[in-house]
Parts: sequence; C-alpha cells; structure tokens
Amino acid sequence: MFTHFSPAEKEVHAPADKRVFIAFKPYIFVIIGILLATSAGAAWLQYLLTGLPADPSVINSITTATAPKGFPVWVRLSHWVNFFFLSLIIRSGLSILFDHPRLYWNNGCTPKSEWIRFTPVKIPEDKVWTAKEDARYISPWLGLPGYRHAVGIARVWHFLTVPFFLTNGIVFIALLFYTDQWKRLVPVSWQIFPDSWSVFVHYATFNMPIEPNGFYHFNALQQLSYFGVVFILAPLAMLTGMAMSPAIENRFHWFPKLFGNRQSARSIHFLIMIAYVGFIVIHVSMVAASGLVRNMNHIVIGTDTTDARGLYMGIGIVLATVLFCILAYWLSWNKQRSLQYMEGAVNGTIWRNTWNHLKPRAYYQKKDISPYFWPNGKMPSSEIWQQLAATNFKNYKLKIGGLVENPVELSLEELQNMAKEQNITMHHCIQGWSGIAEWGGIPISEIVALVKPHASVTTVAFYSFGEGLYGGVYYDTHTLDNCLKPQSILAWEMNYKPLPPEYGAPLRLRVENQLGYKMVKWISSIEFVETYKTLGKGQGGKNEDDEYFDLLANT
Ligand SMILES: Nc1nc2c(c(=O)[nH]1)N[C@H]1C(S)=C(S)[C@@H](COP(=O)(O)O)O[C@H]1N2
Ligand SMILES: [Mo]
Repeated sequence: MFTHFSPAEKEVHAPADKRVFIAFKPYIFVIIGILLATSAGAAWLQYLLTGLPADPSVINSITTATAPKGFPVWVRLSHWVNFFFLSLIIRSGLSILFDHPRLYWNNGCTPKSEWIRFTPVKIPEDKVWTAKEDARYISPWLGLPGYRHAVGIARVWHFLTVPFFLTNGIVFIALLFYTDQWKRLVPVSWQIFPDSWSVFVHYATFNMPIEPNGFYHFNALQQLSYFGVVFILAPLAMLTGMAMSPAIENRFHWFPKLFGNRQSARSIHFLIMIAYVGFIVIHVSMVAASGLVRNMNHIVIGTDTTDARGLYMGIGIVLATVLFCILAYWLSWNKQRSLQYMEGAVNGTIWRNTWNHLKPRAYYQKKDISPYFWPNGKMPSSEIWQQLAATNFKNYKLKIGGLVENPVELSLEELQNMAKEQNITMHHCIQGWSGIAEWGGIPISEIVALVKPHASVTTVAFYSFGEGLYGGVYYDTHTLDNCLKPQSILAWEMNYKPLPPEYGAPLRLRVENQLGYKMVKWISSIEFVETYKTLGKGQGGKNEDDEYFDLLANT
C-alpha cells in the first residue's frame, strides 16, 4: 500500500527473500540464563525458603502530605510527547538496523564475529558480498519506513525526531526540579534498593503488592525504573548515538571509547532500545493491571477520579500516533525528496555550522587495522575500466577540469610522484558498519594548488567508472573546504598495498569527517564547479540523488 516501486526498486526494497531470522552467539543464552536466575530465580528461591518479604509500600507508607500532588499539565504533556517521538525513534531505528543487520563488539565488523544477526545470510567467501547486498527486509509494520534498504529515509525520521525528543526531555527535567515533582522519580535513600527488591519478589511470584496511589507517589520498584528510564536510558541513548558519528569520532577520538568502540556503541544503542521496549511493555501492562481507568485519568487529564474520560482521551492520543505513523509511511514512499530536504535543513545546517568545521585527525595505529573491510558499491562493468585494470592502470589518466585555470590529465605515476600522505582511519558507513584501514595517496590540496580553481568554485565533484545502485554514473561532491583538509586524499594504496580492484582501484577518495558513501571509488575524473545543483539530479551525489542519503556538508 502507498508504494509504487519500479522493477529495479522492487528488487531493492521488496525482494523475494523476506525471511525473518535472528541468531545469537551461544554465550548470549548463558547471559540471559544468568540474568533470569539472579532475578526471577532468586525471587522464587527467597519466596519458597523464607516466604514473601514485607511489603515496603505498607511499612514505609509515605504521608501524602509531603508528596507531590497529582500530575501537572507539563508532566502529562511531556509524557505523551515522549510517547509519540519514542514510537518514531524506535521504529526508524529498526529500519536503520536492518540495513546492516548485524551487531558486533569489534570495530572491524568481521563476518561471524557478530553477537547477533537478523539475517539468515552467511557471507559467501568465494565472491564479493557488499554491504548493500547484505541489507535485510523489515516489515513496515515494525520499521519506519520499513522494506529493505531505506536507510536514507529512516535516518530522516530518526534524526528529525532527535531535536524534539531532546527538547522535551530537557524541559521535563528542568520543570521536574523547578517544582517538587522530582520527588516522584529521584530516590533519596539507599533503602530504594532493598525496597525495590521486595516489590520485585512480590511481582515475580505473582503476589501483587499493595499499590500506593500513583497520584501521590509510586512504589519503590516503579520509582527506580522511571528514574532509570529518564536519567540513565535516555542520556545513554543520545551518547551512544553520537559515538557513531564520523565527524565526532574523527575529532574526539576518546568519545566512542567510553563505550568501547563505534560498534559496541552501536550494540549498546540497540540494547537501550530493547530496554525501552521492555520498559514500555511492562509499564503498559502494570498501568492496565493496577487500575487502568484511574491511572489514565492521572496521566491524561490530571484528576484522581474514576470516570472514563482519561481512558477515552488516552486511546485518542494513541490512535493519533498510529495515524501519524501511517502518514509518515505515506510520506516515506511518496515525498522522499521533501523529507530529505527537511532533514537537511534541520540537521544538515546544525552539522555544517558545528562539527564540520573541525579538522579530522588520524589517531589509529597499525595494530588497529581491521582484519576485514566490508566492500560496498557495484564494481565497474565498463570496458574502459576493465581494460585499464587488465594492464594495472598503466594507461590510466585522471582528468581534472571544470572551472580551473589549468586543467590537467595525470597518470597514476605522475600523481604518485607529486606527494603522498598516509593515514590510518576508520571508515563509517551510513549503513552501520565500520572498518579501520591505512590509506596512502595524494592530498587533494596538492591538486587544487596545481589546477588553480576560479574564485567562484565552492564544490568539487568526483566521478566514478562505476554505476550507482540504479545505474547511471556514480559521483559525489565535497565542499572545496573539506577537500583542503589534510586528511582528504585520493588514495591508491590500502593497507600498504596497491588499492585492490574491489576497494576502488586505481583511485578512491578519503574524506575522513564524512560518511562512507561520500568516498567515491574507481575515480575517473574530477570537476571543479560553482554548485552541485547542476550535476545529476542536483542533490550533491549519486546516493543523495537516488537513495535519499543525507544532504550534509554540501554548500
Ligand atoms: N563508485 C562508487 N563509489 C562508492 C560506492 C559506490 O557504490 N560506487 N559506495 C560508497 C559506499 S556506500 C561506501 S560505504 C564505500 C565503501 O568503500 P569500501 O568498499 O572500500 O568499503 O564506498 C563508497 N564509494
Ligand atoms: Mo556506505
């Protein structure tokens, strides 16, 4: 429904193989077993051996006189705003995850080292298997926008949501402490832990504890879990998200290390999502089990009454969110370009004015080089490239032109004699994987100095011998500014050896503060232009044109 795929798009987005699949490393079962044994298992043991512990809600009955009374309108609003944006964030996050349906603890994303995968595919060892081929289908009921390889639009939803989610959270926490509502969420005594355990033993052994009236205060376990969601899960979600950004990683190298590395940050980001979903399921069940009608009045209209108004309005809010999800789905498959622009206008602008000014640095050492490096993109099928490859690119000439004083054509040897810069850096693919490699090649600044672009030049376009996913010349553009950074090179060397064909021979781009799709492989020519708007479909690159990838640093 709402989708109208061309045959080529159908093959990408709605392939025949839609199998749902999850596989874990065996140790994950051991961890789940240990977690169950030390929680529910221990609770049952205590219950069977010593009986039910005293109900802390009864012993420590807090006088309602000092407790915050009821739910002011800002609590109710931010609760539902949060619900709305969480549903967008989680669903778009799932779509992003399925574009590289594997999670790792190591930076290099070596196949078979993933601790969980959502694909039945075992990576073939006898042929090139690209990351784009590895993307998996996810039902649009679950993912936003769903289907296969819609990472561009999924990122639009994910990143458009973040500023609102963050603002809502900041306003909520500020008002929490400005009023006395913080007393609901923030434990003030260590007693919270034994009390929470007692409550947990009750739940785990199906003995409902006496519920305090949530209009005034929560039970210990409830308080502790709300505290955890607001003050631990939400900040961790933001920080692990940021740890995946190339622009941040390349400048603040220590940052992803807070979580191990980029891939463990991605894994933790996923586990936080699981924790959120687990919380939502338990939270909603408890709300229903402990007096649905009254609880809905608390959080929707702010009264402690037993009429059904809150329930009806609550259902209305949920339905409105569902309707918005349907609208989002329709937009995702009918108004891709507008969505892409919207995201570019918000986040592209923020990004361009902040992190993108930072100069990337190469921090990695030889020992960090990944044993495996995912290949991506279609190998060039053009005869010209194949002939050049057959003779080791001896007859290759890089054409450099456009708005320059001195257009040139340079052989590989001539380029190699000009200058060389070597860096060990991490590649950040938009799909989620990464890899560390050494790259050697000529700084683009040397080429700029040689050809002398006109003063009106803002943008440099790099064209490939290869084609995009849907055919047509693969190209991408960078700001002249970005090209002048010392780490921006045209590489002919990977891991101290000549660049292999599948990684972009004879020349490929490395621009280290950017996502992987901007690093054109199999470069045929370079053009200096006034604007990217006159090239291709005018979005700044092949993936931006055809796959709605982020419009980031283009101006
Ligand atoms: N010519 C060309 N260059 C390309 C691509 C492509 O499809 N064609 N894919 C890009 C993407 S999405 C990525 S992640 C990197 C992958 O580089 P690698 O194969 O060395 O890992 O190349 C980029 N350069
Ligand atoms: Mo990529």
